[in-house]
Amino acid sequence: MPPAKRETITALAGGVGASKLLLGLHEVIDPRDLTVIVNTGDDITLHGLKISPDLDIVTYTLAGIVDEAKGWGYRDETFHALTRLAAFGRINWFNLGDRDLATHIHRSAMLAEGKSLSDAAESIRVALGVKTSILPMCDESVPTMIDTAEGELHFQEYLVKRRAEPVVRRIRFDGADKARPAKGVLEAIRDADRILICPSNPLISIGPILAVPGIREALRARKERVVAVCPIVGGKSLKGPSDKMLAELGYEPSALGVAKLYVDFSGTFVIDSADKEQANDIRKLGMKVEVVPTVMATRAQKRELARSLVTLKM
Ligand code: FO1
Repeated sequence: MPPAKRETITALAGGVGASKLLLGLHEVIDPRDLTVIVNTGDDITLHGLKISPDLDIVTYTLAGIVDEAKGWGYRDETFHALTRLAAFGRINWFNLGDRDLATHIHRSAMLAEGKSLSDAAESIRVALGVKTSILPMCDESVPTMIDTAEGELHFQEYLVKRRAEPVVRRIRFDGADKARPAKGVLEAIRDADRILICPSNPLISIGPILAVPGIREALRARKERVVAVCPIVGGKSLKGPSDKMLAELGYEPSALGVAKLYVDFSGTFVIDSADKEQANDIRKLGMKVEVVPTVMATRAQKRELARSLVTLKM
């Protein structure tokens, strides 16, 4: 009998929350069968360097070099350069480590040499020995801007400098209307056997990817193959300020609330056992619902959720 055809998987991802699941997937399938489309709305230019936090978080995680306690940056990192930069009066609220800076210098140099963000992401992936394809959502700069009671802030200013404290009034993906999906993004959605929406913030991690013209439509065309994992469990975010942001923008911070944001392009919605009473209301939206443990504190839990997602019937 010929061997069963291996499934290919495309995942849409933000940073820290998504990486836990990606690590699990990486361990239960052949990493070459996985393609990750990554949010770049968090990208920021600091000290003249282009920083792409979510691309780096995903790449460092899959390379096994990430600081697992923080979920970003290198493990055992030092911050000597940042201290010197601060001595020159430069901002130091965004913690760029010494090893991490090499990534940003390399990426910025490639861009200055006329290469694209995709080229830089590919170069970093290959150099770090990651076999999974990692694609930015687009090559253009599309910064996520958060309109707050304190005025409009870049997403990193809102999240890191202001610790997600200001009340959010509106979110804007600056320049998204003129962006185009990066090379390989639409093909990865069109050709995958299974498309996973990672348990990332629906508004500021998955939202920017969906705002790139053509991506949401491509997902809608594959709706029956799209499986979304809910990032809210028991009304609380698995990671970061999703719950607070959803509530402030008038969305329900619950599994049902997130399901409503994804219903047009996602055929299956995966919720945690803690939210099982919401399964019927989500089914009424027209989605299939899977109830499994989605909290990933341990390596085994990451693998377990990954295994449920790659085996579930769509
Ligand atoms: N997050 C923080 O909370 N504080 C930081 O100083 C910080 C620095 C940083 C540097 C490089 C990088 O790739 C990520 C970094 N992050 C930091 C994480 C990042 O702000 C967010 O977690 C993501 O943008 C959201 O996915």
